[in-house]
Amino acid sequence: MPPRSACSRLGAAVRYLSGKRSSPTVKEIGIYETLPSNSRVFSMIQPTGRIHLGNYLGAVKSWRTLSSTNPESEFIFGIADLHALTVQRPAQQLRDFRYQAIASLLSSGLDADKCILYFQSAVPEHSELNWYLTCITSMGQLNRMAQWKSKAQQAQNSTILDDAVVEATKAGLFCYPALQVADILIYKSTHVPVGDDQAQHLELCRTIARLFNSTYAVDFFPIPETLLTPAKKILSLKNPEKKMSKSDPVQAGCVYVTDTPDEIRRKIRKATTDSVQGQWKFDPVQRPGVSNLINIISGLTDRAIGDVVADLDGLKDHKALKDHVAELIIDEFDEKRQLYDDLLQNKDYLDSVCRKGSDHAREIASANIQQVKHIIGLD
Ligand code: AQP
Repeated sequence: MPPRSACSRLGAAVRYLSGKRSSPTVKEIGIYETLPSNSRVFSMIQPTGRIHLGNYLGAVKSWRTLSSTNPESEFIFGIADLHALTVQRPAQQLRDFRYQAIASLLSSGLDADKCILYFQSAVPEHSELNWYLTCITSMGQLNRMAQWKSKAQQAQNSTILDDAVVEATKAGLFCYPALQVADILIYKSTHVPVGDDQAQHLELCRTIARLFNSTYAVDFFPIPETLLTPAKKILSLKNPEKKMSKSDPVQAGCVYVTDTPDEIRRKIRKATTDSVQGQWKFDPVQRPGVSNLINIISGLTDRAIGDVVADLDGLKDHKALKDHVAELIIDEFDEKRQLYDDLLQNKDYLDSVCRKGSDHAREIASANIQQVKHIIGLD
């Protein structure tokens, strides 16, 4: 039976809160307004473990909202298994992670009838376009990206030209933003919903799309807009200076969609806060731990930060705040966890969803790559 999930619980529509940022191509996803009709929305998630609260609030929840409220647009959501190869792991673990990723997406409420769900590696046109675009991308552009430095555990002011850095960095990790550009452009996507951490890669994507169009004097690739969710960045519960991340060695900082109520309560109870009791203020610089919890409430309840802070007035101390946050998360994830367990028992169903998605994705990608080959003279 195709599991239809808690999708209906979030009936909110989508609105752009424009004018908050200087770039007209970066917008925040809110509620109530709709995407322009015939938009093509694309995003991906890596199969590097179960989905956590940051992935959920920063990406997957908005994918679900967007795809359930914009029937005139097309939605393509992929499992980025080629990107997952930038960190080596046993083959069986990757197989398991791929299943866990697709089960997480479906249990988080994505409806396979309303969007294309597929594995990136099943559509080889991603890699083909990646090469064409890598050839017009400079090393300087890649060098300026922040993410490879964090992932290769290098300082943010480091450079690939440094002997020690170049030795310590795999070429795939350095070049993966170019593959990400190809992922987006192979479908001629118009909108890309992501968390704040990916905003810089989306800027690169627009630069490369423009560069390709101007190099070949065509108007082929649309310039995709970044859709930033209101809960742009969820931080580690243990170290609110860092984002919540699957690969964080301090796993107590990370709440997973599949955590049991007891695990959620334990992790939230131990979240780092501060010594100021009962005076609630959203101040990410002075009070990062408390602000992170406020941001989580805002993301879960679809309420503005100011309204959330006003509602906290009755809570007397951090324990009361943490209990409140834990119960909200448990309520949001309870059904999803059960559905996730059921889905993982039904791999045939998961295979059939991905097969259908890959066929559809490939149809679009292969038509576009033929046109790219014609534009660059490879036909
Ligand atoms: N902490 C976060 N807050 C808000 N959004 C987040 N995203 C990730 N972490 C947060 C968003 O989730 C989407 C998918 O991310 P990904 O799994 O493809 O890669 P990632 O950003 O590298 O996530 P992780 O958890 O940090 O994975 P690992 O540890 O494997 O590298 C993206 O849209 C991202 O913005």
